[in-house]
Amino acid sequence: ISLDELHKGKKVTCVGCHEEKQQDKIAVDDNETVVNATCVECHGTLGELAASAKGHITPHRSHLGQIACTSCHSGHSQSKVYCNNCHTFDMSIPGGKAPVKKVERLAINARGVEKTDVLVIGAGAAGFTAAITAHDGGAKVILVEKQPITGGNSALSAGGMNATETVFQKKKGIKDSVDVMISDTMKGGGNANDAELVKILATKSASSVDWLTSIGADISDIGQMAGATNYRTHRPTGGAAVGSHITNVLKKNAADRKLDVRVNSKVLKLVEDGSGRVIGAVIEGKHSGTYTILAKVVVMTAGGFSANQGMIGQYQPQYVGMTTSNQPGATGDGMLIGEQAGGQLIDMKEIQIHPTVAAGSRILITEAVRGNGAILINRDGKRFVNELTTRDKASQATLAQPGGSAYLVFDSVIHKSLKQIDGYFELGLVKEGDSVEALAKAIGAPADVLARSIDTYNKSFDAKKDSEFGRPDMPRAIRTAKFYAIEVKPGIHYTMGGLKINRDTQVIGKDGKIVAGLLAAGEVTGGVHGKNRLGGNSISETITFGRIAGANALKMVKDS
Ligand code: MEZ
Repeated sequence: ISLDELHKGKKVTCVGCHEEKQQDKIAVDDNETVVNATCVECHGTLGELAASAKGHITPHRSHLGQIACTSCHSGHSQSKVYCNNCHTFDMSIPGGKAPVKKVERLAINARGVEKTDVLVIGAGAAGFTAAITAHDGGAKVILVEKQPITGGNSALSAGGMNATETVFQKKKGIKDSVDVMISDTMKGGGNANDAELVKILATKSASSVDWLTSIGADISDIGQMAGATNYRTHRPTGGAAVGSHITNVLKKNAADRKLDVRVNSKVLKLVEDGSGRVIGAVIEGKHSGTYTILAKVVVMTAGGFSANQGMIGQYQPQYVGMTTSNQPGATGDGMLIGEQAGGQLIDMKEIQIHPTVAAGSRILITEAVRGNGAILINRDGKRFVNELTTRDKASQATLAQPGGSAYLVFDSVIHKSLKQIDGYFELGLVKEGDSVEALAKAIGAPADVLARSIDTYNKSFDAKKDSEFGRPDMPRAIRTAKFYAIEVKPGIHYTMGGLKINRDTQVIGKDGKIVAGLLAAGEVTGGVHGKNRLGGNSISETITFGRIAGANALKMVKDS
């Protein structure tokens, strides 16, 4: 039975969940504010529910933070565990198995046309950053998100944020420079990157770290990602995942500022005036129906298309059917909507495969595990690649191994060096052994070969030179029991292409001219990463270009 039936006879009445708007009309806003408040009033907050739950995995305690109850629970239709868009948890949910009871939409709160200064489309890190920046300068901002929760792919981002010449690097005595970050990024991208955008990414990265710190983020720990010459990947203390932390900080800042953030609000198209200037968007609210927001500036921050198999097939048919590490909303709508409004799409064929997605799942095993010392071993127990090479090369090397998969092998010292690894244990992804031989048995690899591979690696560690594969950094040996392995396969992780922008985040049209009124930032844009993005450059891009977009939007509002 569905939730409304479960609640019948209890204290809950229709008006308990639905806002009473006008006489004879009971409406629900797209954020489902009143419904969620009612759930919390009776059942407690997510934190309270999590505290009373048994076991590690409970949907009420998740890396997505304080999400709305209605992300999973639904009054009149089938309830569904949102986590299972990416995971396959065997969880029951009240009202989840009932046949869907179709109800008429109780009310359509036809709002017609609204007006704002800045409309931001897509509530990941770039969207929040642009919205907060424009708001703090005095603009009226609306941030819309089609998913029931905010955070986008940024919330799933694991490894960290690349930045150079930062206060935290200086404190740790790490020598790095803007020039080396630029050269690493260009090399990683096959020199196909937009050099001007890369320069901005590197030059402004330290101030983006300062800005995040000033609004409450902790990104003081530093690791190294594949393709980076130096330690420059900033992450929370102890090596916790960067994305959920940063997005929770951004969400809190938006809430503290009472920013107008609307989930369940999908943009159908951009609105243009007679001259081709973008002046707003048509929105479809889950409950409010279709309405228009007119804005002085529209900022597109709607992310990439890794979760859109149709678009993947259009640009790289050989990747169809491959798993993705992305959230379900990464379907490229922002790119298509931007293109319809005159924007030029570039580099659309450049799709990044991440070498380490847990086999049979959508769970990214962060590159930081390799950065902190893990090695890649094939099913025959042999090491086969420099684990810190760029993602395209590591992925191709893994796909060429027997079974197209590999094991990420590490020991208890590496485990303790990185908090994120705890989560992989909780998800049941890790095989273990008290000795290398026991681990070999657990993964079905020949024990003598695995022992030899690990021994050779440890000797390279002692000699500070990996003569087998030329791995540039070996921060830890693999010697201390227990020994662990996670089976990994490449998965679609990031789409480098998107809307062409200039240094001010203005969208460039097919004719090479600016699309007036439209800015863009983050994965929805192309150019920063060329043919291959370096790990840690994405969060960096979202914050730096999100700030530029917010500041330029503000300027455009003031100039209007
Ligand atoms: O930027 C990324 O994609 C990244 C750092 C991913 C990861 O492996 O953690």
